[in-house]
Amino acid sequence: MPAPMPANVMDALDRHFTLHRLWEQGDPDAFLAERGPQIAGMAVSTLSGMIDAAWLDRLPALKIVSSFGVGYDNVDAAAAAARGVVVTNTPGVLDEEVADLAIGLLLATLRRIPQADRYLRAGRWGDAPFPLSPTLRGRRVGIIGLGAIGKAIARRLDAFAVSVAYHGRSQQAGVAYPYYDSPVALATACDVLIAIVPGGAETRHMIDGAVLAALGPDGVLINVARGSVVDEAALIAALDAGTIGGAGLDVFADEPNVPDALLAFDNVVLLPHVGSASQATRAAMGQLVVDNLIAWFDGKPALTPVPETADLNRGQ
Ligand code: NAP
Ligand code: 8YV
Repeated sequence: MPAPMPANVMDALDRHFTLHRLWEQGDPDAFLAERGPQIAGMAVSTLSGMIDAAWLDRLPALKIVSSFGVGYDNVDAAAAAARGVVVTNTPGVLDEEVADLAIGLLLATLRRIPQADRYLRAGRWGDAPFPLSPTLRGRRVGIIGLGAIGKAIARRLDAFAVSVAYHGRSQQAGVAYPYYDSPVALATACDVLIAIVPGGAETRHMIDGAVLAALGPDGVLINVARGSVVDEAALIAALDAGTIGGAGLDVFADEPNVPDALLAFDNVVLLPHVGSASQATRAAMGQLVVDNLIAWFDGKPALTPVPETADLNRGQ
């Protein structure tokens, strides 16, 4: 384990395996040089940094990387597959939680809930009523990435009686929401854009200045995907110029660093990457990290391999 993980993960791994905590080693490089060739499994999270080809090369006996989180852009899955290493993630246990947060962030951004709270606490209510906010009513919401979480968000939006459309690499059979074949086309047709695609090279900056311009001056961007999906400089420029109406961001390009320019905007709500961060959901994600390792080293297939390594998933 390169970096600390939730207590339920570390406790369970201590019970089932010999767990090496790399951050507790006085000289991590010397430790890896000596013990790396014996390491058969890894448990990682975004705190572990990028698990890339160079990392994998230090662990020649590695069989499986069990990653905490459904997004696995922190692991080079292609490099793992090339070395016969299975990678697992934690799908299915966090969809509803992240969708709840996305809707909360959307409402907080449009109705300015954090700003209203700050206004009251500052003792300003007695001076004048809080300024009127934009509304969700009558909005057209575009979802970029109508996957497991995107669909959970869409189900919630149906109950809010707003229209939903989506973009992905292709139109999905059996999905009735209108499909747009590019982010610009979706943004043109909508005035709320919710990003919930995987991170990585393929989606880097897919929400750029042109997409934000298409969203328009009343438009609101909600990013619960990855910071890399949005061109942060273009977003700051659009907010500065007033060419979009506001943004709600749970993820950033260089976490945990957030540009000062974003902190300065009053029409932006900022969260410290808490989409899945309830006690119950994080515990379920941690359990799945553990269960994947237990299954594999019991000689069974891992429970939730990522697509790039699914063919390798035959069990230890
Ligand atoms: P998923 O079920 O695999 O869905 C991903 C969706 O993105 C699919 O509908 C896919 O549709 C679309 N997509 C993939 N690559 C694309 C591309 N290059 N261009 C356009 N669309 C693309 O994944 P999920 O479980 O919903 O999770 C999605 C992502 O949310 C994760 O990978 C993670 O980065 C992020 N996430 C964030 C938090 C948080 O705390 N903020 C929590 C959980 C997840 P097509 O295959 O049709 O293109
Ligand atoms: C986690 C996430 O907060 O699942 C994901 O892709 O972004 C979040 O659920 C993150 O992975 C923590 O390491």
